[in-house]
Amino acid sequence: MKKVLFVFFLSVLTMLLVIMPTSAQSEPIAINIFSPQPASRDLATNAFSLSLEKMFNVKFNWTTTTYDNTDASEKRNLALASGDYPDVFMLVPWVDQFSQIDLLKYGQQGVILPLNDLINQYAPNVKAALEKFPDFKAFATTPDGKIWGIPQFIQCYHCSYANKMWVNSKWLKKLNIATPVTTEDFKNMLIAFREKDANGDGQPDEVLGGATMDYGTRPIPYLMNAFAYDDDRTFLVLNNGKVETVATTQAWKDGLTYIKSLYDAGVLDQTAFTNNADAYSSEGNNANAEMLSAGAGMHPHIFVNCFGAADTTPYCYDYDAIPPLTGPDGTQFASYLPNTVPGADFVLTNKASQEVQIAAIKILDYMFTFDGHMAGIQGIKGINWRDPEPGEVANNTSVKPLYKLFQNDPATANNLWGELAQYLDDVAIRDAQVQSPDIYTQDGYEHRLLLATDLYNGHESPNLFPFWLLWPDPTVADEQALLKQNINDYINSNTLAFVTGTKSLDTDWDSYVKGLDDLNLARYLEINQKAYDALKK
Ligand SMILES: [Ca+2]
Repeated sequence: MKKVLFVFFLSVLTMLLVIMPTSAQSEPIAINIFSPQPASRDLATNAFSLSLEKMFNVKFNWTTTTYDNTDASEKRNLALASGDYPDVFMLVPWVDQFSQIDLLKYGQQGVILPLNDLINQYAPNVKAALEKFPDFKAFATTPDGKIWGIPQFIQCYHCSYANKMWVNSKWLKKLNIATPVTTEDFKNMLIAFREKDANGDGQPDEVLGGATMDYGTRPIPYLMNAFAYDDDRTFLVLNNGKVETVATTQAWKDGLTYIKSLYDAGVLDQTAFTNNADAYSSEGNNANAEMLSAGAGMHPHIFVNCFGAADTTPYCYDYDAIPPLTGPDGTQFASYLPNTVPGADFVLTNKASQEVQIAAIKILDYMFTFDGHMAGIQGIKGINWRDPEPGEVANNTSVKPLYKLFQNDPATANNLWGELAQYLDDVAIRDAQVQSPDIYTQDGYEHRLLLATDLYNGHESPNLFPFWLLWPDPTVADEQALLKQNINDYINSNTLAFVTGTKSLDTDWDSYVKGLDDLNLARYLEINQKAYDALKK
């Protein structure tokens, strides 16, 4: 057996020697690569690009787009449709990454290449990550075992529990109110802040704020989670393995009744249902009087400035996260959503020669190492980051610190690829960042978020529907997308109507439930059930 293995390894080695360029003098391998490029960077002269070219003896020929996701996606699709596409796509999840359907489609057409063998032979660090993280493997692998592309695997702990509630602790102290635990405590606190003029401007203007974006800014999921599990995305849950909607349950109706009572008391700001990012931030940073009794969000910088001189961040340190509220029957959930976006950011096409395929997968593999991760995402050691100094502590105080980031300097933005290189951003590396133990400083901000998230960790529902792990069936994907959009729009608009009183929970509930049937909820559940059952096989 040993001998067989030895011969096997030897033959692989021989093969490698044949394939690989053997000396540094050989001509660089030209790689045609397609990527989005922000205004702050020039990928052709970028320090990380140049270091990769040197390290792997390659020369990149860049095709770039902006970060505008409509333009970037159009340019990518046009390239693929015209047949004039590059060897490699390296994309950014929120700009123009390949969707799961794209991968299945272009894979079937032979336009993109399966990466399984290349990873096995040339990418030990990618392989190790796929083995270490089952979720990463599920994201990257189709149900029939093909890896058509690699997504960015991001384990941002504080982002995974985005729907947090940040309460004005300064006012709690000022009015001698205990940190709220139950839904009734929370309501009483909001009313007390308003009635006792917590901000001292003579106006009943203290409100719970929010906005309409992702990043936990919608206040309803946090509040609803004391009654029924609201994932802030699908409204789907599992009931003994059966996919159901939560939005027609009595618990959901009870949650709406509670949220409506906050709205009716004037303590849940109407603008929370319409604010964009700028409007929410203006409200939170209002110079004349502090407005927010509490703010919904992944982190407080969304609604109060936390980065800058003390006079530009007057409210940042007034807000502390409170745990998920406990509802009347003891329900205490927290929305959970991983950060990895299903699809792929690294894709090889059939234009890539074998030597380009190997060079490209090795470059990807380098980004899965600590050195490659730091150089790609953070930049040059000594300029953008440094080693820890004695006595410094990590964000997770129980692990050894590995790096200290310097404040972002726009002048050094072209030292790094940033999010374009963010392939393995796991908990271990995020935990190892040097942080100040004083959470009420800029240097302790990440640590503040970690401690806040500890209050939410583990409160996700055991019945949550892990929709992010499912691979769509291409034959029903369009139907599924349309059903999802119609059903989610309907639930969201009716939620708002019930909370603001344009519909009555007493007289309009039954017709609301029937309306979901009319939108063919049953078919939507059936499609999701099938995808979920395929995952379990
Ligand atoms: Ca006031």
